[in-house]
Amino acid sequence: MLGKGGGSILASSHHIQSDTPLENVFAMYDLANRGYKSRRETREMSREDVILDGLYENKLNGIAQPAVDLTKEGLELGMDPMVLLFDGPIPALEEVGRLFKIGEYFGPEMLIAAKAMSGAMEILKPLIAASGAEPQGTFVMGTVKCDIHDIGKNLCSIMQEGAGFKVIDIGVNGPPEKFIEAILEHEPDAFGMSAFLTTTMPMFGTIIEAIMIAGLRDRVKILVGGTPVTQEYCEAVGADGFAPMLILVFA
Ligand code: B12
Repeated sequence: MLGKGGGSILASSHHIQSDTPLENVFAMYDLANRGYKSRRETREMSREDVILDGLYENKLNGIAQPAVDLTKEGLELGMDPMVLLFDGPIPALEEVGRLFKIGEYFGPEMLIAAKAMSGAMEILKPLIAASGAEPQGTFVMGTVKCDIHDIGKNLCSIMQEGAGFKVIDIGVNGPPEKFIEAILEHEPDAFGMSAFLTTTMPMFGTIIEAIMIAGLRDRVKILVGGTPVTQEYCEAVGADGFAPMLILVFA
């Protein structure tokens, strides 16, 4: 029971008021911890569940080293690298985005959360990319101008490698000229553009128009993707395909 002075921890753990008495803070932690433990007990979590929960929590709070340890442990237990990525850290990033949207997280917290996974990603990357798939062709990938988000783009690049493509990743903040240079230099079978902001999505149209003016439109299949992108938007800008996640395989 809380004493005089009150306080709330379950609603928002980092908003304990400056005048909340210390004993109440302890009581709140105890309460929160008991609820957490009983949830775990009733769900009878396997070690795999605990690992995924840990990956989620560490990512949400931007803590890097335990994520590396848990990823290694998960692999030792025989967990699928894609599960270790898509069932823990990636949902946590979505939650980070939601917290940012409602004003609970700010830019630095979003950045710390994004960076916290880099160690674990380094471990998972070669496992996801190494599939032994038949060679498929060449693929150019990049994030459009004024946009520096690259986690989703990098994942797409890794998965394309896994699907058997030679991937040329031109990085972030890519202006039309950079995409055109890459098409001329590498003659890819397809290329993908990522945009993660509603303000940078229109760059797809600008880049596709520049490719048309350069007379290269018939040479490549153009795919678009990223958090706010939809099939309708893909059609509106004249791209060939959209997907919420990229794994392209030619028949
Ligand atoms: C991490 C993050 C950041 C990090 C990025 C770090 C990095 N190295 O990437 C930092 C802190 C730098 C950042 C900055 C900003 N961010 Co930010 N960010 C995020 C966050 C939380 C996660 C993004 C992510 O990595 N997701 C995980 C990956 C795996 O998913 P994904 O990106 O969607 O990629 C998948 C698919 O989209 C698809 N895909 C991706 N590319 C392609 C390409 C093709 C061809 C295909 C087929 C598929 C495909 O496959 C991927 C794998 O499944 C999102 C929230 C969210 N819900 O996405 C906000 C979010 C994208 N950011 C947002 C904002 C507003 C910003 C800032 C403007 C904030 C600010 N005021 O400064 C800046 C802009 C900086 C800039 N100019 O680019 C908003 C965008 C809102 C909007 N509608 O425009 C979001 C949605 C947060 C929110 N809810 O408001 N951000």
